[in-house]
Formats: sequence, C-alpha cells, structure tokens
Amino acid sequence: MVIVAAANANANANVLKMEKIRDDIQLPIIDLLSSKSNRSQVSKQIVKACEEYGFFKVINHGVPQEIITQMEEEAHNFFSKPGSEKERAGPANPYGYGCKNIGLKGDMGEVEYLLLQTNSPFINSKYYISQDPNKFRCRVNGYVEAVRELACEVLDLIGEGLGLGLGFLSELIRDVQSDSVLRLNHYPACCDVIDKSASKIGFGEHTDPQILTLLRSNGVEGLQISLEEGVWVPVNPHPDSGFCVNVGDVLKVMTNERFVSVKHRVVVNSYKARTSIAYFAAPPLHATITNCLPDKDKGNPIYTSFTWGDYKKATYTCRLGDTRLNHFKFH
Ligand code: GA4
Repeated sequence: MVIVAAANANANANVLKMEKIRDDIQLPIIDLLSSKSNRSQVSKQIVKACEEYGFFKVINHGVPQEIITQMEEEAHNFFSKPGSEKERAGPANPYGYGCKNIGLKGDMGEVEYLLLQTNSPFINSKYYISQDPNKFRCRVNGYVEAVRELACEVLDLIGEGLGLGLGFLSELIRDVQSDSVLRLNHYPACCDVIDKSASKIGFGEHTDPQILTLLRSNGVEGLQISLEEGVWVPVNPHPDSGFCVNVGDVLKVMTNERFVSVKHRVVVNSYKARTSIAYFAAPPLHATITNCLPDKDKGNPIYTSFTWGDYKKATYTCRLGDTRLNHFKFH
C-alpha cells in the first residue's frame, strides 16, 4: 500500500489530503464464454462481484473487435481536430463536446469529451463531429448496438442470480426510449506532472447514476475506484482487451443496496494520453425505479420510488462528487 498526499479528488478544491493507494487488490475477471457451459456459476460470480466491488472486468464478451476498432478510430479522429472545430460540437449541455468543464455545476477536470445520446439517430450526424457524418453515425450505432447486447447479457445473468423474471432488467435498456448515453473521453498527457504521485484529476470522484456502465480504454491506466473512504484501488486495463463493468446508482436502488455503486475517478499521471469509451445503460425517463428483489429477499425498502427522469434531474443539480441518492432515502 502506498500513502500519498494528493489534491482533493474534487479538482476545484486546493486541499491536500492523505490518500492510500491499494495496488494489491484486483477486480474479479468474468469469462463470459464460460457462461455458455455453466450459466448459473457465472451469474453467481457476477452477483458476488456486484455485491463486493460494484466493479468487475469481462473477457470473451462477444463484442466484435472490428466494431471496437472503428469506434476507437472515430474517437481518435474527433479528438485530433483543432479545438475550435471541436468547440462547435459544444457546449455539453448536457450532450455534445466539453473541455475541462464537467456537468452544469462548475466541476472541472483535465479531460475533454463528447457525450452522445444513443436513442437519437440524427443528433450524431453533424459535420463538425466528423468529416464523414454518415460513417460516424453508422459506427457509433454499430458500437452502441454491440455494447447494449453485452449489457443486456450481463443484466440477464444478474437477473438470474437474483431470481428476477426473465429479461426484467435488460428490457429497460432494450426499450426504444432508453436514455442510455455514450461518452468518449480524452485525457491529454499531462507533461507537467513530474512526480508520479502528485496526480492531477482527470475526472473527479463520483458514482454513475444509471443502471450499468461498460467502459473500455486504450490501455493507458488512470481509473481508480474507492472501496472505502480515502483508499483508492487502481484498475489496470485488462490485456485481453476486455470491458470494465460497474454498477450504477439505479441498480443499487433496485437491489435495495445489496449491490454497491462505488465511487471512482480518473487520474492523469501518464505521459501517454488516455482515451476511454463509456456506455451508460439507462432506463427510459418515465421508468419507475424501486426495490425489485423477490419478496423473500426484499427487506425494508431503503429508498422511495422515483422515475429515472426525477433522478437524472437531481444529478444535474448536484456537484459531481455529491451522494445524490441520499435525497431519495426514507428517513
Ligand atoms: C457521471 C456519469 C456520466 O459520465 C454522466 C456524467 C454527467 C456529465 O458529465 O454530464 C454528470 C455526472 C455523470 C454525475 C453528476 C452530474 C452529471 C456531471 C455532473 C456533475 C454523463 C452522467 O450521467 O452522470
């Protein structure tokens, strides 16, 4: 374990606090190929990972490499454009291009990004996003369809492990009105970081509001998760080019806190730029979010019922690092 004095995870604050870095903890790796022969075992492994870490990696995920490569190429082409051209796709309000500003409440980080709605086929076809908007749109749609399938498979395995009805969770994101989002992030290499421990914050600590997140990176480290306050576990990119999957706040509520949605952040400490692509699987705005565990496991509900639209609105009125779910707790 390494102890470092680091800038507060909130990139706006100039506070130094002691942090512990645990690089001895490894996230569970789930081989989805083995679910073909032993589905119930894999579903148990995933449920356990969601309970203990809220994070896990998947390999043999079935998303074709060609689709991934094409999406990565589009991300690379976009971030290589001159700033003035990228700015034309902004501001991210909440969709579009953003540089350093995160959300609507003044959070900042060493990141530029493109936030795309996945259920609106026309919004991603602007020429300032790509010289060839049709190709861009096709590739984004191809990637979104493939990762949605993967998210559905993971949610079906979770549903089986929890004893929920067939397709109960996955149909929320298969819905044509699903409010899922695709995010392309680019963390430029921070050459002014001399001391490796004095990390700059690329994206400050937060939980993801949605159901499930599927993340890929270009193999450059930076993602860290916090399993306990002030302790950060680096998530090293998997050599088998897998996806990192994490539980969002909505799934935490639906499982009445049996699953954890864990705070994570990205630090910029490398001479190599990090690019990542995140798919945030969300329900339709009108979907009601409530404890959905079978009666025998239900327990006393911790949260009030709310719609995804209510919760999304609340997330945008909060700062990045706020524990937004507290507003929806029974007192
Ligand atoms: C975190 C997860 C997703 O990246 C995101 C982010 C969103 C944004 O960047 O616009 C938020 C953040 C995220 C949570 C709190 C609010 C909203 C920035 C922010 C300060 C797209 C999302 O859905 O919530």
